[in-house]
Formats: sequence, C-alpha cells, structure tokens
Amino acid sequence: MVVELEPFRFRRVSLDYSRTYVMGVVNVTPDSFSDGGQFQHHEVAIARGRELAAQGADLVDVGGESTRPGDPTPVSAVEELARILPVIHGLRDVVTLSIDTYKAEVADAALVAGAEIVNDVSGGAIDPELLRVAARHGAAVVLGHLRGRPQGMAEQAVYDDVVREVKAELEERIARAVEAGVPRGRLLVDPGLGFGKTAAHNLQLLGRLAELRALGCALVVGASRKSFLGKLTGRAVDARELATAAADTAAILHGANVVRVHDVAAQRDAVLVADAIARQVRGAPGDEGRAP
Ligand code: PMM
Repeated sequence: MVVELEPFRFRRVSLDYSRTYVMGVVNVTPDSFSDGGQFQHHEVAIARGRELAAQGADLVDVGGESTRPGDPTPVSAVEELARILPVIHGLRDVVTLSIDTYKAEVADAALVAGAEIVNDVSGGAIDPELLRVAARHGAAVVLGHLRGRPQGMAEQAVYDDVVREVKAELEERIARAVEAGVPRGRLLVDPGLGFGKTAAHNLQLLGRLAELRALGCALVVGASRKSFLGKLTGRAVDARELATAAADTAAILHGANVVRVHDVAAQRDAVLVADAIARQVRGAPGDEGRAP
C-alpha cells in the first residue's frame, strides 16, 4: 500500500514528495558533537546557513542546544534564544527554517521570528506544551523518537524489537500531537538514530525503515556523522561523509523523505542518485517504501 501524504506548504517552498528533501544543519552551540563550536558566532552561523541553502538545502535546521548523546550541557531557554534568534532573523528570508528544540518557550519565539518547523528530538515528550505552541502557529513538527532525556539516553537502549517499539512510540507521539491541535498533515516523524539506541539499533532502523511508512507521516532521518558510522568505519567525526552518504542512500531507498545532513555539498550527489533510484519503485504494487 502506498501511503498518501499531503504536501507541506511553507512561505518559500512546498514539500510535495516528488523528491527527497535535504535539511542542512546549523548548530549555534559550543559543544555539538559534529561541528562543535564552529558556528557559534551569529554572523558565521548566518553565513553557513546561506551557504547550505546555496548548496541545495531545502530546509535549514537551527539548533541552540547540543543534544549530543552522553553528556550534553543543558542550556537555559534564555541562552538558547540568545543563540538562535539572530540566526533565524538572518536566514528567514533565505530558506525555510526549522528550530531544533524540545522547549516550548524556544519554539514559540523561534516561530514568531520566522521559523516554520519545530524539530523536537523528543517528539513533544519532554515539554508537551511545545505541541500546543506549534498548533497555535500552524507550524509543521518533526516528532523525533527518544527514550528519557538526552542526558540519560544510553540506559534506555533496551528493546526487544527496536523497529516495532520505535514505531509504536512514534504512533503515541503522533496521537498526542494531533490531540494538541497539530493536524496529522503537519507532522513528520524521525526514528531518532543515536537517541537511546546502540549502533545495532540504528542499523536495524535504517534497514527496516520502510516499516515506519505505515505511520502515514513524512519520514526524516538524521544519520549524518553519527557515532555508529564511526564505529563501523573507524573514522573520526570530520571524516564520515562517505559513511553518511551510504546511510542516507539506504534511508532514501527505504522511504526517507527528508535527510538531515551537516555537509549539503558533500551529500548532494548521493541524495540525487539514491532519490532517482528510489523513484523507480515509487507506486509499484505492494511498495510501502516511497510516498507517491
Ligand atoms: N540529531 C541530532 C540533532 N537533531 N533532529 C532530528 N530530526 N533528527 C536527528 O537525528 C537529530 C536531530 C544530533 O546531531 P547534531 O548534534 O549533529 O545536530
């Protein structure tokens, strides 16, 4: 069965599932695991966002607090806003923006400033008010999957069947978001690679990603530079672009609609090729891998 997805309409673009979309990442944080510290100055972050857009990012995800598994430094809403608001103002007329936060207060101010998507790695589980804020603004929401909080995720990585359990827990998050007033057609879901998952869990989620299509929401996947890729290849975080391309190719072939990447230029060709191949099976009888 092919799941029908409604297009998302934003100020600048519509996401209509005719192709795979690329979400570029701008972390305005001193401690993010993958590009930590490079972009904390607002002008540098804005320039990076412009560059990602010029390289082909359809969306740019702006984050002011690292959710690095293990020991992320908690940041107050005030500090988070001081980091992200100037960047959102600087990029709002350049590219469609998402705000990477689990805090309702940060989401609210970011949406007022011009972001159009809330990307919550906790899927509304940490601060449920975030869903009501998104509903009030008519924003789209990426519901990520994690167990517990980013600070204690490693202990939560116990599953009988990670794909089945992530799917069931995302279903609950979708229901809560709809209850809070966010229409189903404004929701995207993300299995949360690395968030309370071992390397083996991440591989299962990628290999069986198509099972999440049945949730009836667009699928976002963020494999970029994550530690399971380092574990497989033995490569440091700044040398994982080929590994990222392989993971994103698998994700796209199994139905990802949006891939979240740090280096849009490096990932462009892999996304284009994987997307072209994935489209060969779109709509085929029995295919659950791709949206129409
Ligand atoms: N990963 C990180 C942060 N935000 N958002 C979504 N939707 N999916 C992810 O996999 C995800 C995310 C952690 O990576 P970073 O520190 O490089 O941003």
